Amino acid sequence: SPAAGQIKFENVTFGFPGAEKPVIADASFVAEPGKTTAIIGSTGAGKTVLLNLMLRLYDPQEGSITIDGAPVDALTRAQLARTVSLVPQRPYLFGGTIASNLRFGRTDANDAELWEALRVAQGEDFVREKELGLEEPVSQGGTNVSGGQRQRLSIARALVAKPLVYLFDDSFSALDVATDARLRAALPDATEGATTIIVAQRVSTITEADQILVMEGGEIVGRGTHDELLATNEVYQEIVRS
Ligand code: DCP
Ligand code: MG
Repeated sequence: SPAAGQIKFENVTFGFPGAEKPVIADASFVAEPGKTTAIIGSTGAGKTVLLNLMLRLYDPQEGSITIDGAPVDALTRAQLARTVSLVPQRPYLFGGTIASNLRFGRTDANDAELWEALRVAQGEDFVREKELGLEEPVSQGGTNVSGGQRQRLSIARALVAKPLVYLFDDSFSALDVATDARLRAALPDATEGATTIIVAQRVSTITEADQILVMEGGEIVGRGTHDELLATNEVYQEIVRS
């Protein structure tokens, strides 16, 4: 069957070397192509580590992680990078230009594709305001770009890459509510057919998700839609109230 981007965790346990408690404990879930899976939970719950496990930044001590049935540890990191795009919690820009940063995941993207990704990522206006537009220089680490702009460029970079799987690690909580809403309204078309996993802080970011995983202390303590969790899950109810 053609590659589709289904992600499957089965009983995944991971702890950092020397730590007594695992950071991810017995996590199982499936993220389906064409669907949005959201992950929510308090700071330190293990959300970032869970995403990083999919990219093999670490490998679990127990359990398995597969993409379309193939164990991720059978893929090279280059194959993984072509399949999965991560927008990290602290996005990083490389020394170069806005264009070279956006083409990081797919060097043959043309300018029209870069502008389209910027439009979706709500970064079009600020790039248009730059004297050199797409060719505006960016310093190593992106120190001449604001934090919010860095976030939007990082989202646009993932969109340019057109992967099978998108991982957004807390990519929307730094945006104001209106920008967050515009971005999420534009995202489904731009990521159509892909597997989308969104780590979020704001419940409003994920109410439409097909599936929400609630994490606490390294465990998945709830799963369902917003309405299902609101009716049944105490941890989720607490997050909604806070
Ligand atoms: N941890 C660690 N060493 C690392 C990274 C994380 O010991 N290099 C620990 C810190 C936390 C746990 O792992 O106890 C989970 O960390 P995460 O970064 O996955 O936590 P979250 O992403 O859920 O938190 P936040 O919402 O603050 O981003
Ligand atoms: Mg995190």
